[in-house]
Amino acid sequence: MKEISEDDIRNLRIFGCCVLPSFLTENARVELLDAVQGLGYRMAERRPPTHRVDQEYAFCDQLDHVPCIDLFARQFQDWLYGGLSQFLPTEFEFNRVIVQKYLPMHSGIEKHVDGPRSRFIVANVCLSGSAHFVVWSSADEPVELDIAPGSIVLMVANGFENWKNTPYHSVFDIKTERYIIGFRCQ
Ligand SMILES: O=C(O)CCC(=O)C(=O)O
Repeated sequence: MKEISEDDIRNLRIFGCCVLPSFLTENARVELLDAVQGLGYRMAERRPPTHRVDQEYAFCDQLDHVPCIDLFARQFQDWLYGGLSQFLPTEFEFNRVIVQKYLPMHSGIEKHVDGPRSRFIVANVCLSGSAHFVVWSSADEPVELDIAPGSIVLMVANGFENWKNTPYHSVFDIKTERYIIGFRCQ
């Protein structure tokens, strides 16, 4: 795995967000995708009290029995800690892993910001599909990010230096079946 770059760190500190394009090898992406396609999903609550935004996607958070996700989580966590040790505590751990599945009929998630329960950093690994993913910078300018399968989006969360930079974001206009694995520390 290549190292996190100075530019990525700068983007995290200034905009609260960065994209690691083509992070996964094709073999790793396909292995993870195969694993998540076999899982059972249920629909997320449309307007949960914690979000107050509309959302429409399916999810699975019962992943204890999926060894390749577990292995990836541990390797990725070590990699991230290696590059961001000055911003993360030693006990930093991805203890909440959830797969989100978006079908073209789903609306996605309206503009929202992750709450204080998410600590330090959130990593969303895109395994497949195509959609619009937009973040709002501190100037409230929407910026569209290109999140191709195999890419990872990092967003700062509560406890990461200037965490007020945690960006608002939205995913919509799902074109093809999209899977992401979200890693959080809670
Ligand atoms: O699907 C994505 O890329 C983002 C998911 C998201 O915004 C969330 O779960 O809060």
